[in-house]
Amino acid sequence: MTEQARAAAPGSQPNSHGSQRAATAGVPMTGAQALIRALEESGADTIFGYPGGAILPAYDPLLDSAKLRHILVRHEQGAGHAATGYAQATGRVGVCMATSGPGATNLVTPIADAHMDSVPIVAITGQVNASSIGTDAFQEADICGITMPITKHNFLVTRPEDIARTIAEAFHIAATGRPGPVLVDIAKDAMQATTAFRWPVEMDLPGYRPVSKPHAKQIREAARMIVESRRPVLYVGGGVLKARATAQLRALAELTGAPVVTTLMARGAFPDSHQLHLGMPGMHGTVAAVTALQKSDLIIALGARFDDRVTGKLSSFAPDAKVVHADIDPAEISKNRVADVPIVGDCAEVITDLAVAVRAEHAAGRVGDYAAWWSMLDAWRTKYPLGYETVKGSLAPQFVIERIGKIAGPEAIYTAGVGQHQMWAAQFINYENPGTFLNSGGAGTMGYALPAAMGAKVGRPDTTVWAIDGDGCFQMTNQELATCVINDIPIKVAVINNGTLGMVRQWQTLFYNQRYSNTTLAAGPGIELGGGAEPRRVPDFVKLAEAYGCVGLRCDSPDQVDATIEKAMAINDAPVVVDFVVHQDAMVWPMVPAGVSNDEILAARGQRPDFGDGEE
Ligand SMILES: Cc1ncc(C[n+]2csc(CCOP(=O)(O)OP(=O)(O)O)c2C)c(N)n1
Repeated sequence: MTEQARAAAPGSQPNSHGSQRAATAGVPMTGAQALIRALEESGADTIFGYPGGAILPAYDPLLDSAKLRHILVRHEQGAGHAATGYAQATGRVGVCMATSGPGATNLVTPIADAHMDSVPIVAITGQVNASSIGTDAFQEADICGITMPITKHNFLVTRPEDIARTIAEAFHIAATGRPGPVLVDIAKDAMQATTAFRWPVEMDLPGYRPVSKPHAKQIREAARMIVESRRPVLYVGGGVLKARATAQLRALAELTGAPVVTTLMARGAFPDSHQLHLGMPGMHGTVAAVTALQKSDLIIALGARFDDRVTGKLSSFAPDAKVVHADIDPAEISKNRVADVPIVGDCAEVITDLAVAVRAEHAAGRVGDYAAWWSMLDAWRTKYPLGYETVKGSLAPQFVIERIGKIAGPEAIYTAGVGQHQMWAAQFINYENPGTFLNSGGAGTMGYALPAAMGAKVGRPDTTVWAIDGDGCFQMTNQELATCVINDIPIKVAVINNGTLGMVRQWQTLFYNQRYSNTTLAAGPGIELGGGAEPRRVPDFVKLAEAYGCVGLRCDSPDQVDATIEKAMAINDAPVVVDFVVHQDAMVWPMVPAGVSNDEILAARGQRPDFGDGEE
């Protein structure tokens, strides 16, 4: 890869591999010092981490670094998600660090999470001394073995002279091709020994050559199919955001006039306000987006992976559609759905080339005619817009989220936990800009929202960052409020507090005969929910916020929602937690039940849309 190409690669760091600096040749230092220098040279500016015995050598030179800010989290899971949020908000590589054994295993969840969502992070872990590896030494865990299936790549480093090169390789692998997490596990004695630091380094990555330039013949074939199709859909996934190809996408969509759907991982890749946008497909997608894919004759998948939450029952997904599938990772193509035209390449290049090829078709007089298709699509979206019911005397969670989106606006960054509130955050906030909706799509990791918001705010300090969290999710990682307070990271957290594990409760309502086994958070043996005059608050989120040094607010009535959000918006010198006490029986609609054909989509409870096929 050339320096220019590297600089243009997604997630490239400034000064990557020392290209703009004078070379450093053979300066003696410890392995730990070399690690810190290599991180600086790789362009890192922030490390989210937590110390311990095996990583301790690295913490000492960190004190002397003028370029690296270390943020001491309260749990390593927080460090991992913060690195992920930082990376998703900035497009750069996020860095987290932990000690061996339990420190490293606490990173497993966020590493798996970053892997599922293709987020470039570098996780550095201390390991026991090289000679002790394999002896069940104190705090030894085979973290390379453990994370083998959930990292893009991992390294065990036992020699001080390998540290700098490995860090350069880790950044390069994390950020190029299909991005992903890379773990570097470094033996303590390698950090303590002396080495000669050199930079830039010669990378040694035989066989690692991600293809970014698509094949011209495939592009021409795809363009021909686009103009010949009658019911095309641009199925846009997170890869378009990773490739920073949103401007190119807009140009292609407007050139072809084809409808666009954006997956949960691609919200913000195409403006929600755009006429060609049908919204999100999938289990809780819009009727128009789900049905457009289902009845399409040509799906143009761009950086998307035909996830089961999008396809529903795979064998009945989009039965009449031909598929053009563009992805930088060849392993994705034809993995779930056979592609008629496979295109391996970076989405920015693929979409640019596709637009050129479509223009050539147009110039030759071949233009797609989608008028009949659009009249169907328009009918579906007019008849089945997203909506929700309000129950008199209680607060609708969707309303809260909608108002946060309206008041904070499309320039803000929103993170979400996992559950109903996540789906409502995807549905009821209008995303106009890339990198403004961060969530755990592939893994569905409860606890993601707050630390990810923290990382996003560190990476984009001038941007308002709202974590939209569930009361269940919030209780998994809220200890990072302490990190936010101490490090001046003024995020805003909206706890959508329905007193239950709402999404699981929704499934119990629909599929388990309303038998609510272990999903009510605020109740328990001898404690009835809502039994007394004052609701039982365990914990009281306002007091919890205040105990951490945050501002705590509560809102339980619709007419106070705007004023409460505005109050939170006006506080910029401390994190704010708002306890929105909402109705507990609200449900996420539309819904395609798991494992069922997308033809069975329900617009609302018991309401099957009328597609004019007599199956209402
Ligand atoms: C770590 C983890 N454990 C369990 C689950 C399963 N799960 C998915 S959604 C959900 C409920 C989330 O509840 P809450 O945070 O209150 O959000 P709500 O659905 O009520 O909006 C659970 C338990 C998960 N996704 N992640």
